[in-house]
Amino acid sequence: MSKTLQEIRQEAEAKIAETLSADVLDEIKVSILGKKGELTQILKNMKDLAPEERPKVGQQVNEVRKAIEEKLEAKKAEIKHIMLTEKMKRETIDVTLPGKKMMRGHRHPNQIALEDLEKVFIGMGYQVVEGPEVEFDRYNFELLNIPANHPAKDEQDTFYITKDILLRTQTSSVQARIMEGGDLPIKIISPGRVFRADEVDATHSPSFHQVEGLVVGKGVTMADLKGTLDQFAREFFGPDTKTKLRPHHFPFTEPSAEVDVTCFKCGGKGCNVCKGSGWIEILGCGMVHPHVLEMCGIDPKVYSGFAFGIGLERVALLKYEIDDMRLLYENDVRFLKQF
Ligand code: 2NL
Repeated sequence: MSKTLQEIRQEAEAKIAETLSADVLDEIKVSILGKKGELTQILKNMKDLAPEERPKVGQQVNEVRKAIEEKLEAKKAEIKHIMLTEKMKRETIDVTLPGKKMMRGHRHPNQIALEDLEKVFIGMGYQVVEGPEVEFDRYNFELLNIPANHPAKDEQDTFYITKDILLRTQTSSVQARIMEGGDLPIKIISPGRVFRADEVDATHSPSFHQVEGLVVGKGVTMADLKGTLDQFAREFFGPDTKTKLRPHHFPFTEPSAEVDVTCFKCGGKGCNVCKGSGWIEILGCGMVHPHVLEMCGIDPKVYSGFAFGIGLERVALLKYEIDDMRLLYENDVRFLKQF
């Protein structure tokens, strides 16, 4: 025997009353009002009734449908209200509780040294230029007067990707690219990561950072180089700092020099920072080799230039009196947060 309309209604209302689940409500709706639902079934069976019965039954079915729909809607609203109340309860915050302490990071000593260096050179009108860490042999060696089989290639032994592509050993590669670009005059610094096949120790790492500088124009002389380095030394290490150029050799500059500054800690008397000498070596420099200019498409009879290279870690270690480069890379927060 099929259920009567009243049975369908009572059963549905009982189910609706006892549930608190929106899914169950949907199931009830489908099972009664859906295509194959119980009420729909009764409507389909009306053809078996006597014609005079049909309007009455139709009306009753509609009443039951309406009643169930109302109950469903009311329950839905109730569930929504309960969920919202619970969510608000869950999310209540006690504004009188003390705040959580925010951990605030700060710059790595390398980054601090880099920004200090950049500030000085930007102040002198330099532009900061970056370039690829994976570089062609041509920009890293060849255009810088270090052809195949040159002994300097051993000194700067690096990591090769292919025979012609390598991890750059110096950021001069960026400067060679700029010179080749042909936009003169040039006044740039190029900071960045460089690579050498070096063993790790207190002063070496297979990956470190350089800041190289390059100025190319008409009538640029060694006096401009010396004046620039003096100004840099005074701004970076203190107003009384003096510089000293010692002759040296680099393949890409002629003449070349290494530069010492008077010790910023003892002022030249001799201390632990300068190892008693009063001087600290900080960079290498020179006048850009005419052959380098030429290979980069710049006429050395018309233009001249100077260049220098600063080891960023070296400057950071000096500035913060850190005696082991490895400390800069270990990223131990207890160490880093001192600076
Ligand atoms: C050092 C020495 C130096 C340069 C870098 C340079 C770049 C071009 C042309 C000529 Cl494109 N020279 N750079 C020049 C002299 C020295 O670095 O000991 N760096 C840590």
